[in-house]
Amino acid sequence: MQNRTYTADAEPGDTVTVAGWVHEVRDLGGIAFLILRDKSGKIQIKFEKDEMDEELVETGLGVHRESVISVSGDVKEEPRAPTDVEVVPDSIDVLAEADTELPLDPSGKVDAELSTRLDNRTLDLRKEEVKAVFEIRAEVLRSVREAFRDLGSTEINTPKIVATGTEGGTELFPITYFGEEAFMNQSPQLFKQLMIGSGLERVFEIGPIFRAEEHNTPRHLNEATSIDFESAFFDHTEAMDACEHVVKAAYEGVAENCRKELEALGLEDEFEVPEGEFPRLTYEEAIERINATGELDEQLVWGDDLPTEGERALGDDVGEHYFITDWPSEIKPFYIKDHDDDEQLSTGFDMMHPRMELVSGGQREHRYDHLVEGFEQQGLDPEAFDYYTKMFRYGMPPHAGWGLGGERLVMTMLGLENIREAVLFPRDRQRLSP
Ligand code: ATP
Ligand code: AMO
Repeated sequence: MQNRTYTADAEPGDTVTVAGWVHEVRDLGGIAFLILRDKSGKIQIKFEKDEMDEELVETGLGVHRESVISVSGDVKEEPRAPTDVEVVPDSIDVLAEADTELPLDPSGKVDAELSTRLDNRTLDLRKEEVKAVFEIRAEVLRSVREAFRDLGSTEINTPKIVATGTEGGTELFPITYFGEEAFMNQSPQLFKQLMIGSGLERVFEIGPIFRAEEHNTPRHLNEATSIDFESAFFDHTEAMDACEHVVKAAYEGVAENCRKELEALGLEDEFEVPEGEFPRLTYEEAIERINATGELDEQLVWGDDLPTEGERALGDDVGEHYFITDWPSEIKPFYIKDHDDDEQLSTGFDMMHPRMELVSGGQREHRYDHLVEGFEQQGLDPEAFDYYTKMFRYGMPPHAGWGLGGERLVMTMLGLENIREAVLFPRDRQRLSP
């Protein structure tokens, strides 16, 4: 639409055409107001019935809520108007009339269940606080990309249809690929590692991962956005430094560029960029601290995975982002390298928000013989991974990296109750469309 002005840019003295949704019509008798909403905000359109063309008044006041209109007219200063300006219309075009019955009330006066909201995302995002989540999500991805660029890494895109899984065989979605069995990729793990031996050396990818998680929880999706990093000549501690840099950059970007969105979410006072180094606890310290909280019925012992209640108890205890390092080798995947002086101890790490795990990573096993042995120990057929392992015979540098769950980052940053609130069209056990 030529010459369209955003409502937020309409200044007294201007003659403008504004366009957007009919937020509200208030008819007070001789005077009536229509509130027009667009991406930038809202503006009042004033109708003085006795002084205006009858047809213009009828069009303006007869249009249903949430219809799309454009209005041309003069902008006037008006202290009683919600934004201190109003438009006195010369003409109104109804571009798309909305039904009178809406499945969801975009003014938010009537609460809707999450499932109704997800079924009607278009209307749901007309609410300022919902739109704000996705503006912030976009800012997080923008800041993260910039942070990766600071780190000198190159963005890559790897296939999502693959021949093998990497993160444990049970969580794969099988598909048929021209008559052959294939899978939706669970992680770009092997592909990002393959790029370590290439001339790119340091890479990142932001893309979907697919996991056939059977359970329905507030923090699992069947399609999630993974923010992956991998660097040649990094050990696990350098990978943790990079992780901290990227996560802080996401918070900084939001603090700097999303004031309005944080206000819409009521977070303008609460929102804090994490400061200082994230504490690094060993797995052994972590289980001791969890046991000391007394929150678990059974004490954890070396080799146990951390149960959700354990993670939460530790999160409450630590009270900020933190790393758990030096996990038992037996509970970390085959591609994670063990410490040189202790085979039972891996270089794997997790980065935690007090509410949940955000990141897994580690230094990788880059020695061909050890890697193939690891496959066998995990009951995987090294032959099936030949496309991956063979590159470790042609000059694969030591390397380390990690994967960060994009939705979990946004969810924990904004204190969202359910991970689905951080995804436009979530995929879960019940939801395949829209
Ligand atoms: P008229 O203005 O044609 O005499 P009226 O008696 O219905 O018709 P007012 O008494 O001027 O209108 O106003 C009705 C209400 O609307 C009052 O509460 C007034 O403060 C408010 N109001 C009037 N003009 C504006 C405006 N431009 N923006 C916001 N509120 C306004
Ligand atoms: P992991 O399996 O721990 O590690 O995944 C990394 C991070 O991705 C997020 N995540 C999920 N988010 C929502 N729903 C899910 N179903 C889901 N699964 C994972 C989490 C998690 O911490 N290849 C390794 C990473 C690496 O070592 O580089 C991996 O995939 O935030």
